[in-house]
Amino acid sequence: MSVAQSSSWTSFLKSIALFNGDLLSLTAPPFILSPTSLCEYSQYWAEHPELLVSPASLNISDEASNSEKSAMAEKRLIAVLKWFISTLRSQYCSRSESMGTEKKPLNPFLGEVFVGKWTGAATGDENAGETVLVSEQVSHHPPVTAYAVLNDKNGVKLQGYNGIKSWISATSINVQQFGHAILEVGPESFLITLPPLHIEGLITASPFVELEGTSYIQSSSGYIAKLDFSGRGYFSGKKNTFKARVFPDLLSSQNKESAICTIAGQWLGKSYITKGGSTPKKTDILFYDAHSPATHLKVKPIEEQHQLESRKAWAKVADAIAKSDYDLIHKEKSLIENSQREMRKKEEESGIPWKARWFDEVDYEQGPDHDAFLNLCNLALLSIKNAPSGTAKKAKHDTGSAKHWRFNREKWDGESEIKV
Ligand code: 0T9
Repeated sequence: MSVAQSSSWTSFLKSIALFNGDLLSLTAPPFILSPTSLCEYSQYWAEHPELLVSPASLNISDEASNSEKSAMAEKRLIAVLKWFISTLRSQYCSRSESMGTEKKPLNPFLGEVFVGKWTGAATGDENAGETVLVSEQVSHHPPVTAYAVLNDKNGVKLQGYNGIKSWISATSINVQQFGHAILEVGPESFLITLPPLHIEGLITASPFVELEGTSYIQSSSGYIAKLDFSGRGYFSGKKNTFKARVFPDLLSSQNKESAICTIAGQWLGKSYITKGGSTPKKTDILFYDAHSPATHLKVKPIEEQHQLESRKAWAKVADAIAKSDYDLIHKEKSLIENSQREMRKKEEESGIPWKARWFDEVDYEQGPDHDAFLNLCNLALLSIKNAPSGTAKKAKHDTGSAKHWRFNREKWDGESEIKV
């Protein structure tokens, strides 16, 4: 009997069909469990550190004309777009590539952290300098991970947070992403929205991720990129395809003929670029090849890690998963869950609530009225609410709170217990 027909898989599918809410809290059969915590997924933003920092070198002197400056800002947006496309393979496909299928990540506990770094040498590019990842689980119910990626040498800072809402349809799990990323390169900033996705291959117990919908990259210079994803071959009959267009501003993006350039292809493979609004062909200039190898970050050996660090905290569960020992997995997970329950109880009793270590939850309805995020949302006419990523202002989902997680550099610089 195949795993797809096993009662453990079919009853897991039934529990997904019946569930309401948090996918990560469901019990799944061992063969579909990943030994990696979702808190680690933030690392996928920088597995091509040289592309992340590349916009920093696209500068021009203050004396240059406005049109020369504007041409540079356009180049920087295209460089950010290339980096963003380079993150997708790691983000959405690395589990399938290393473990054969998408797997269910470990459900991070509140206050779990994951830190690590990429050195310039590892990327084969000394100019890249050191890039540091700081990731923290800022909410357990629902799961929310906040992160920052810092490259001080090049004045590059990426920060953001992720949450999901999901529901099941006939053959797939549909996932809406919440949160966004903000990239700062010197004085310039970019807002990046996260695309919806779905998980296919459930019936055959070989799940994989496919992207859909739209991502926006809005630059503070005005330039905007719109990326459309498809797995159904709207563009080429292939899986994992996207088409991206770069426009001088939001207004001009209403008309594809106003596009400065169009990039199309597969985010798992090659994409091509051409001027204007028409779709590039394979004979056009290669834009990006996703086969270029990812650089994994360096993480301290487990013995040197703090209790709160993902790999140390989950080491015994990960061992049990490697052995496919269902009882042991359950036992080790329960130890973590029970100690978490104890901590929440103590916080309740003492009246001292848990506080994020390196991040603050900022309420934009109370707080700053002038800020990079608000400025970028205004340029792109995107909602400032904690709505599905990419929601437009005044759209149906443009409701609810305007609270977002933000990195607090002072807290990180003052960190004395957890080192990269
Ligand atoms: C942020 C990313 C996110 C997290 C994962 C949906 C998913 C959890 C969230 C959105 C990252 O930047 C990008 C990549 C993959 C996303 C995961 C894929 C996935 O399957 C899980 C969900 C919770 C499951 O594990 C469903 C159970 C199982 C049937 C799939 C193996």
